[in-house]
Amino acid sequence: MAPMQRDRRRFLKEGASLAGLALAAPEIAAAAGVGQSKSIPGTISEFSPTGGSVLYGERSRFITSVRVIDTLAGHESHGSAPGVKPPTYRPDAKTPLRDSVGSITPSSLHFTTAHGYAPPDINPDEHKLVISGMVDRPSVFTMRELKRLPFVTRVHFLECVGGVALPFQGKTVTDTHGRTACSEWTGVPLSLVLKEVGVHNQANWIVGIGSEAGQHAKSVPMSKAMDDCLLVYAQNGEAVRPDQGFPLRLLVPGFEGLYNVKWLKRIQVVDQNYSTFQEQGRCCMNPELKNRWAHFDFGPKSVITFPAGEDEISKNEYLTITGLAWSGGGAIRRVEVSADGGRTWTDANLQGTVHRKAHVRFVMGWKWNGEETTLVSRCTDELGQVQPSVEAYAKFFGRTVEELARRGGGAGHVNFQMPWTLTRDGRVHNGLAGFSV
Ligand SMILES: Nc1nc2c(c(=O)[nH]1)N[C@H]1C(S)=C(S)[C@@H](COP(=O)(O)O)O[C@H]1N2
Ligand SMILES: [Mo]
Repeated sequence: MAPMQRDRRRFLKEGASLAGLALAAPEIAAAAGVGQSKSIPGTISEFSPTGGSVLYGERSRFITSVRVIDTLAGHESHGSAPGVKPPTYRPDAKTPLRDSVGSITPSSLHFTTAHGYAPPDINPDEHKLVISGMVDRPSVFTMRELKRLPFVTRVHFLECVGGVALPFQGKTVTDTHGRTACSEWTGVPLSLVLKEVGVHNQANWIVGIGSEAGQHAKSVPMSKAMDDCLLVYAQNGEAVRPDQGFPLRLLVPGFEGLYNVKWLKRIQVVDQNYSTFQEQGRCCMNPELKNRWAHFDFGPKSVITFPAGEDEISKNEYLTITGLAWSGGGAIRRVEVSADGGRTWTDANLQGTVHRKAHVRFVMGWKWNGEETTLVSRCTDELGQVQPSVEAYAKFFGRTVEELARRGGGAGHVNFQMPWTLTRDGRVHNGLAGFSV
């Protein structure tokens, strides 16, 4: 037997006896239902012990993780123009990061933000993308036409920029960091379509416009549009879901969520930033932030998702510290974890393929000695940018940490390190909560 195999055997054996689970072979067979005769069911629904159809999969009834309503969001956040209210209000919701595994977010749990508007009910056979403005050949594309163009499949995160207050006020990692998600997206490179219609030399920006009643619109610099933007129609191996922009969405990898226009119906090629009402609302209502309308990609960010706020752990229990790291600047190169409040750091392992501008899961084995301590992670991206501490972040914006905690939104990308404090009773708490009192 090869050494690895032997180790594995020993691990399985010890693991089983530790947990008191050693079963004799016949019991295993019985537990697995082997040898029991089953009649072949006559209808499709009989295949499912939960009553669901075999034609479209559903999860176990024991798995109950759901999105969490975003109480700070809705049409008041993200700066919708005053007075513009959605016809039918639909709340925004966060990704339940607390339950996250791996680095892809299930589409059904991907956070959703639409400033209070419900997803429009769009028939893809009737949907069209209009490209006009400063182009040689203004054009209309049907979904069928778009899908026949060369496409790419890429993994990218999305994150809403809103909410510097969240990391201070939230209890769980879902509360503090749930406005982000990561998917595998498929679509046509925007550059291909723009070259096809022929953009004018003076065309420096595009404006993407959505189909919902609020007509979300966002200006994107031409250099970015020609770089890695995508017109996506698929997410995680199926059509983009209505909450994420069915049937077509603009994906602007690494930039703030706001840029990624859902239910995309029009691209206007223009000469300057149009400062659409979403852009103005978000930045210019606050005079202090007037010059901040065009911050683009997210800096490096990471967070421990376990053990994190409201988890409980036991002394001397082996566990795996895990979390997510991502950066708008490219690929994550390194994640370090500290189990002593930032005094010493250890490199965590990155799981699977590390994609550019995408979540990557990190893991690190650990045993808690029962003393009060603080867990925190920090990451470094391919540009060498290091995730800042909250103190360094506050200093950059010319504020104290207490001011940040009190003031709420409006201080750029919220990408500072997130400390989780572990008290002697084994409970994990928000390590920034002290700043907001
Ligand atoms: N058409 C449209 N696109 C939109 C929005 C919107 O309200 N309408 N919200 C934007 C914002 S603020 C964010 S953070 C992301 C959220 O994407 P998601 O809902 O797929 O998570 O979509 C962006 N695209
Ligand atoms: Mo957002």
